[in-house]
Amino acid sequence: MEKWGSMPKVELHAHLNGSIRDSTLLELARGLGEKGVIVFSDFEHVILKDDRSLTEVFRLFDLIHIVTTDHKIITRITKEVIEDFASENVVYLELRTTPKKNNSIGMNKRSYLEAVLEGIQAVSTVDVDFRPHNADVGSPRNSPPINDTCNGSTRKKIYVRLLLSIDRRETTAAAMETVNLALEMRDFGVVGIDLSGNPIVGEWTTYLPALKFAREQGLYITLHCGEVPNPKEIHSMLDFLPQRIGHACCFEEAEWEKLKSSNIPVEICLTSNIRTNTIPSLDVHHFADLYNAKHPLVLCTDDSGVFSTSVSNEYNLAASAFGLGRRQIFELTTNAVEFIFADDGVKRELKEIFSSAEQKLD
Ligand code: 6MZ
Repeated sequence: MEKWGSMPKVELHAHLNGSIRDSTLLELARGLGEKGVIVFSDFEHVILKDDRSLTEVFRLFDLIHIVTTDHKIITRITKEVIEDFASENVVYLELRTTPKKNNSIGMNKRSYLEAVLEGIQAVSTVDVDFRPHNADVGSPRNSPPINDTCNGSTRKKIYVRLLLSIDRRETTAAAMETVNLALEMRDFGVVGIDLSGNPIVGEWTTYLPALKFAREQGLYITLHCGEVPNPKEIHSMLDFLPQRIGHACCFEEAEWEKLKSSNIPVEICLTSNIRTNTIPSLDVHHFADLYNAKHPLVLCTDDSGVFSTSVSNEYNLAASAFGLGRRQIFELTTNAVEFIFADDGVKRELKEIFSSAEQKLD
């Protein structure tokens, strides 16, 4: 993946707990096994399995959630995930996560999010800019520009913004609680709301009041849309006009037309779609059609831990499957800066980074 290493990248569709390092997941599962909380051998098999159906993936998420229900662990995973993305030169990361409640260990949605914020601040390999520029005036965390030279050494910087996910298993009230938390935590880098979770569970209209409220309050919205065939839901989601959608796998002609005329950017997760069998193979992946139609797209990992992938790997797959050169992948990424959920100041800085990288491209 050397080829993509030096290229700056953006990652806009990454689920925090799905991006957990394999080694961390195994270590945590082994620890819980020793304490008798789980039977480790049941976990080991699932963790090490390579290709999983969508149903098995959601079974794995249930397992991941058992090992990650602890504030300290959430902090650790957040730190590691950001450091991993930064190490492959992701310069702008939108990380999404579902705030969780677990009364037995004193966790509520707010304390969960605080543990995530602690993880962001614990990142040590790179400077992190996570607070919106209008919120961090005078803040000690106001970090220098990317590749700023300090005492002769160059420090890398990554922008991190958070999206709070509503899980499709939740109630309208729980979704509203997540939106209110997002609003409270805007000064700490929460910029939007995602709707995710098992696509065969729940009715999307359950979350509509919370999503409408979020939008009225100026939060950005991205929806997992069309992971399974459900034309009625897909049409209704597109009519809502979210700022972005994820996946768009099981669309029919009428849905493609509506999507293309709406110009809603699509977060494409190649490995995830193939591994979960949502799309049978890359030759028939909708990336090609949308790319040729010049529809706004961004390549993302979805769950880099669960699917053993990285942004570089996704770029590599797109390059080889769709015959794209380095410059075309670079343009795809640069164009994605237009639809990130950050303010114009961040967009300007990212454009400068991409423009200086462009000179070194060939
Ligand atoms: C839908 C997904 C997903 O929130 O605990 N999630 N939802 N489709 C997908 N494609 C395969 N991948 C991940 O991260 C894990 C959670 O993200 C959602 C699921 O709700 C999963 O439990 P957090 O950090």
